Amino acid sequence: MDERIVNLKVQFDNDLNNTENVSDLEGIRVSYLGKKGSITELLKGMKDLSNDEKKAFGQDVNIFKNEAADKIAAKMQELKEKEIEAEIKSMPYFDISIPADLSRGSYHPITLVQRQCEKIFRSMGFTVEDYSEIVTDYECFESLNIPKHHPARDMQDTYYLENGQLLKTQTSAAQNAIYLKYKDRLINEGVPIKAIFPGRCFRNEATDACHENTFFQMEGVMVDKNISISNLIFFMKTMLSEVFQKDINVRLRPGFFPFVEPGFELDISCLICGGEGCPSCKHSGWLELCPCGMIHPEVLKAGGIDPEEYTGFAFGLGLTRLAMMKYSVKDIRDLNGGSLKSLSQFTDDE
Ligand code: FA5
Repeated sequence: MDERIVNLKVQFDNDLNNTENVSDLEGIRVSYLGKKGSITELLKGMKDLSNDEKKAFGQDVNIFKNEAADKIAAKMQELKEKEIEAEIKSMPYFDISIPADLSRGSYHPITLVQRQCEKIFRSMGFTVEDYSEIVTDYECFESLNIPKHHPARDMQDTYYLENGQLLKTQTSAAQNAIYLKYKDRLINEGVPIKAIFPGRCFRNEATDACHENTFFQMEGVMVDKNISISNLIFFMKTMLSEVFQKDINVRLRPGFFPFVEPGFELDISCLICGGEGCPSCKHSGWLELCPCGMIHPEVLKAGGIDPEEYTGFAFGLGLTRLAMMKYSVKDIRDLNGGSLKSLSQFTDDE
């Protein structure tokens, strides 16, 4: 075998043995097998040889070239495996089979009151429904008797997506879907619609001690024959006495919402100041907690239900404000603040 090939083989093996990482190996590949690499140069030098010499030399160089390519590929595999092993070794040890340390986590106060309300309403025969946070204009407004340009929309500015959808301002946005989902059972089998649907709501408005731009509500509806305001008041009273486990001063006053008639504002006496007046209740001594009313005939119609035959009530409980009152959180913004120190002090006291 030609001496130049023998020498280059030795040099190649040395270089390969001394390579410890993938990028150096890539450099070796280029320096031997690249367009201007040493093995390629050997082939180029063949033009000065006689025809017989050319044949033997060419064969030897090609064998060397293939061997070199195989050796580089094998080394590349070996180095990559070593790199992965090193990375795995450098990772912190984590055993997913070890049981979680339950003392570390706690439910958010809003989750606690939401679950409590769900339990109360479930016990009274209501189903708990889930609904999306991104809804259409029809769901959030038009199906609720709030046509485009209706002044009631001014109270609920929100965040709009480029496709015209929006982040829901109120859990009432799910009402239409709930009526459509259950109307056949109501009409054909006489099963009343009794549903609650908690959810996150968004409003583009200034924040203060009792207003957030992101907060939770829990909507409730009941539709059947002969449902009246008495039914509404019964369910509201039961819910509040169960949540607070004590008598709470409540007042019901007229309130306007295009999707109920008549409509009411249900306020509770502020539990932070005992009704004296403080920033949490805007110094009024009362906190707007759960507007409600008898479902407007147009809203029932949009849900495929005949308002001549059926009536119903709806309410929109401010879950975040309920959590504030239940856990004496003076500023609603603390609930979204993410401070584990303050949030972890609340526990499920059921
Ligand atoms: C509504 O959102 C109506 N959809 C409620 C309703 C449902 C009325 C069914 C009639 C029938 P309102 O905008 O008042 O109404 O909000 C309802 C409750 O959500 C308020 O009483 C309050 O407790 C809570 N809420 C409203 N805006 C905020 C806010 N920015 N931050 C925190 N809580 C809020």
